[in-house]
Amino acid sequence: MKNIAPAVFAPDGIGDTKPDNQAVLNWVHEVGTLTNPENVFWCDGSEREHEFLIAESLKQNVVIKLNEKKVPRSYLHRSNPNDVARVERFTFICTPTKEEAGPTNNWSEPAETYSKLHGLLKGAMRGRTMFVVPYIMGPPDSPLTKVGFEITDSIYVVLSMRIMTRMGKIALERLGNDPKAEWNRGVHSLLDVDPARRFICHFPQDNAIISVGSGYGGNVLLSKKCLALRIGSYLARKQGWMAEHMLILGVKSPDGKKHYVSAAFPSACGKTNFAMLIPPKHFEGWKITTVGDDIAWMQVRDGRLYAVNPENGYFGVVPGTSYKSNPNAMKSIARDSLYTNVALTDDSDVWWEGKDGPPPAHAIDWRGNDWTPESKEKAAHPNSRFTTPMRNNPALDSEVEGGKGVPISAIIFGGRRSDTIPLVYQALDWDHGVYLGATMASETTAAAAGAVGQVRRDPMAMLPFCGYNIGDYFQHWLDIGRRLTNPPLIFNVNWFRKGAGGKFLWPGFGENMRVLKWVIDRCEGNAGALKSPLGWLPGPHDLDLGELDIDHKCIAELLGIDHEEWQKEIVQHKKFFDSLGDVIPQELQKQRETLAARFKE
Ligand code: GTP
Ligand code: SPV
Ligand code: MN
Repeated sequence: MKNIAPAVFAPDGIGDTKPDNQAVLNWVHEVGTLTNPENVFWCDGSEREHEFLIAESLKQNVVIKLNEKKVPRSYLHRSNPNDVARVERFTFICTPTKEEAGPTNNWSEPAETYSKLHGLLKGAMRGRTMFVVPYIMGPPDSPLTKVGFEITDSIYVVLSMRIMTRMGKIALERLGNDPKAEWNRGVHSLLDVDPARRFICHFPQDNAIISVGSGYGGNVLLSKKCLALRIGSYLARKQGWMAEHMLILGVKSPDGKKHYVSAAFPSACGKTNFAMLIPPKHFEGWKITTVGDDIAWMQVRDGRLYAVNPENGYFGVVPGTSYKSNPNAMKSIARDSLYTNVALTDDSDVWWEGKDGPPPAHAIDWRGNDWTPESKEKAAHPNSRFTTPMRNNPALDSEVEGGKGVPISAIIFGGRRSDTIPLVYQALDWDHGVYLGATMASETTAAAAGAVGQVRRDPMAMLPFCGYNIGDYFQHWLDIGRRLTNPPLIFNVNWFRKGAGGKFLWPGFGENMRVLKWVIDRCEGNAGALKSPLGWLPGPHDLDLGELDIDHKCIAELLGIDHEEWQKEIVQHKKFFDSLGDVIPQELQKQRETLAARFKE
C-alpha cells in the first residue's frame, strides 16, 4: 500500500474553493513556490469533494475499501512500518530562546530550523497535489475556537482531517477576510517517509507548524497534538486559558443531577475508554456521556472552570477495543471510519488483538503480510488506530456543540503504574492537586516510538505536548487556581496496579464507575474518606463495590500505601524537580516537603 501518491486532477467545482483572505492566499502561494506541486486542491469539506477524494485514494491504493455490509463507508490504510507512532525525539519547540521551550522539550533555533526545513521542502511536492485544508478547532460559537490551515501532500491526511476537525467552508467563514486575523499555519509533507528526514517543528510565536517525513496521525494531523496542545498550551498561557491532554465526560445520577469531569491520562492510558464508560448493572440509572476523549480547552468564568472539546472525531487505540471493554467505541467504529494498521480479513473486515470472538483463520497483517493465529507477529500494530466521527458515539453528550463549554466539577490525573499509586485518592486542595499532576508518572506505551513499559514522569500527561517551559506551565496552573472561587476537586487514579502475580488488581473499564461515583459523591459532599499522608483516601466501605466479584485482599492492596515504596517515590519527585533546574515554582517544592513531612507524622 502506498503512502506517497501522484497528483489528483479534479473536475470543475471540486478542489477550487479558494478563501478570500489575502494572508492565506499569500502563504499558500509561498509554500507552493517552495514545494513546487503539480497542482493545488482547495478543500471545502463538501460531500462531493469527499466522494472524489475517496475514489482517488482507492485508485491510488492509499486506502482499501472494507466490507460494505460489515463496516459501511469505512477504509483501511497502512502506514510505512518505519512510521507507526509519534516521534518525540524529532519533535521540536522552536521558540526564540531555549529557555522558553524549557527543560522538557527539544529546542531548536527558529531561523536555522526554518532554513533547514525549507531546504527539505524545496521541490518536495513535485508531481504531487498540494491540498489546502481549512479547519476550526472548537465548537463553531465558542470564544476559544481557533482557525487553522494545513497544507499537505497526503490524501490520507485530508481524509483524516475531515473526520477529526470541523473542516472546510466553516473555517473560511470563521476566518473572514481580515488579513490580520489569528490563524495557524501548518505545513506537512511526506517527503520520502524516511526517519532520517522526519521532523515535527512548532513555532509558537508565529502560530506555525512544519511537519515533514511522516504520515502517522499524531505527527501529521496538525490540528491535534501540534495545534490543540503544543501551540494551544502556549497561546493558552498568553491568553489566560488552559489547553490540556484530557478527556471530558458527563455523569448523570439517577436523581437527574449532572456533573462534568475531565481527566488527564498519558497516551494509551485509558482516556477514550473512560470517556465512553458504560456503568455496570449495579449502577442502574447512572449515565455517562462523552464530551471529548483526548483534548480539553478550558477557561475560567464566574470563578468556575468550563471546558470544550476542540475536536470533531476520535483518533483512538484499536487493540483491546471490544464489546466487552468499550461497546460505545465499537458502535462508533462500525461505520464511517478510517482504520490505520489493523489486520484485514479475507472477507474485507478488520481484525485486531482483543476484538470479540475468535481470531480469523487467515488475515493480512498490518504490514500487508499473510497472518494466521500461529504467526509470531501481531496481526494489528499495538498502536493501530481508528479515526471516527464523534457523532457516531451513542453516548455523545448533548452539550458537545455548546460554545460556553461544560462546568468541570472534578479533575482526575492518572498514570499506568504497576505499584505505589493507590486506585484513587483526593488532593487536599488545588495547589496540592497541581502537585499531584506535576509529579505524575506512567509506564511508556506504543503511542510513541521507543521503549514500552518504562516509568517516566509525565506531568499532567503533557510531557510530550507542553509547548513552553514546564515551570511556567506549573505556575500557570497555580495562577488559574487563584482565579477559581469554585475550583474543581482534584483526584489521582491508577487502574493499572498489579498484584504479586503480575496481574491487574482492578477490573477497570466499566467498573471504573465505582471510582467515578466516589469522585462525584465527594463533589456533592456525601462520601466518606480517610485522611492519609497522600490526601483523602476512600476507606473500603466508601467505595460502592456492590455486585463486584473482587477479593477483599485485592481492595486492601489497591487502596494500600506502602511506606517503603512512597519513600522511593518522593525521592523520584525530588529527582524529577532537580532535573528541571530552577524552574519549579516554590509552591510545588513546598508541597513536596509537606508530603514528606506527612509521612513522618
Ligand atoms: P491516546 O489516544 O493515546 O491518548 O490513548 P487513551 O488515553 O485514550 O487510551 P485508551 O482509552 O485508548 O486505552 C489504551 C489502552 O489501555 C487500551 O489497550 C485499553 O484497552 C487499555 N485500558 C483502558 N482502560 C483500562 C482500564 O481501566 N484497565 C485496564 N487494565 N486497561 C485499560
Ligand atoms: C496520543 O499519543 O496521546 C494520541 C495519539 O492521542 S496521537 O494523535 O498520535 O498523539
Ligand atoms: Mn492522546
